[in-house]
Amino acid sequence: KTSKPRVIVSRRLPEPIETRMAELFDVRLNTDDQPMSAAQLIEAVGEADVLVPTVTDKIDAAILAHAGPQLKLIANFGNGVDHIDLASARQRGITVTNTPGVLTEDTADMTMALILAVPRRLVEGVRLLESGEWEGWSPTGLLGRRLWGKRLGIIGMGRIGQAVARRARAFGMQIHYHNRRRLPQQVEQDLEATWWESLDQMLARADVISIHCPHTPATFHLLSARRLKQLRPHAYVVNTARGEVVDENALLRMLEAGELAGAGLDVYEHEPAVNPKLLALNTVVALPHMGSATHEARVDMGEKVLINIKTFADGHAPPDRVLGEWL
Ligand code: 8YV
Repeated sequence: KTSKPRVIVSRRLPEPIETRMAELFDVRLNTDDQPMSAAQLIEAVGEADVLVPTVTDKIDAAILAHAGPQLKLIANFGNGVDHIDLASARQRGITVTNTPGVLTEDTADMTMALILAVPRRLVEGVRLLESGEWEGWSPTGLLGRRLWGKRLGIIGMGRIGQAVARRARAFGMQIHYHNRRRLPQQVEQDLEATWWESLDQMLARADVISIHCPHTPATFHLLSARRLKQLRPHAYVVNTARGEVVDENALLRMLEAGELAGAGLDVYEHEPAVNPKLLALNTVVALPHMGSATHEARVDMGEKVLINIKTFADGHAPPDRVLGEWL
């Protein structure tokens, strides 16, 4: 019997990561790069010492009920762990780790791309040209909204929220934020950011809202129908965090009614399903969950997974243990 931990990986990972994993562990790699089915997950938690899932693997209490006593670590490939039932993992003594820090700048870049693309109607412009219907420049053609001087309201001022704030400052936006905890004064000053204890009050004043909090029981539908109504009709909503933080149907209704100016979305409530009515709107720029999709981020995420597993297997606390604040 080998003493190497048996590691089951749900998706294909960057090649150097898979190679290193195969050297270090008794690893079983998924060959087809499909999300694991419930049956596959049940089998995996029954056999693995370490499971490496991604956001596409829903590891709920019913799945974990099949976990064998050998399963001690779920080393998630990704930062968000809302697809894992953490309470049930904890009850079973299973440690959960994630990959914070290494996808911050890339996710912030994609957020900024949406903050630029939606008010300036970038995708509409591309589509007009591709349709062959462009009749040439016009003084009133494809007018959007200026970003400079506008108020950006950031919901969730962690690593990614702060990285977005730094970018948006460079574009002349005024930074406002709502967060459970107020940032230390020096950080707030460096970011030139204004804290709002009341999310409703911040919403009522924002030109662009960008979401950067995790999806937890406390943030599910944080942007509810009632809260979305606090926004002014010229406001835009950008979400590169998790679809569940926004009441997607309420958002759609408001966009359809012209009660919001537009939305830039990278995440959805029921991925991979996306409401076609959202996609049909000119005022929506919709991306397929690609905020952290760079070669660099995915290799760095894989390295974090490796370090977490290795440290844990060596009998130490892994660096990226997910703690109670996600519950
Ligand atoms: C990941 C993400 O690619 O890290 C996250 O939370 O949403 C994505 O950037 C995905 O979760 C991988 O599991």
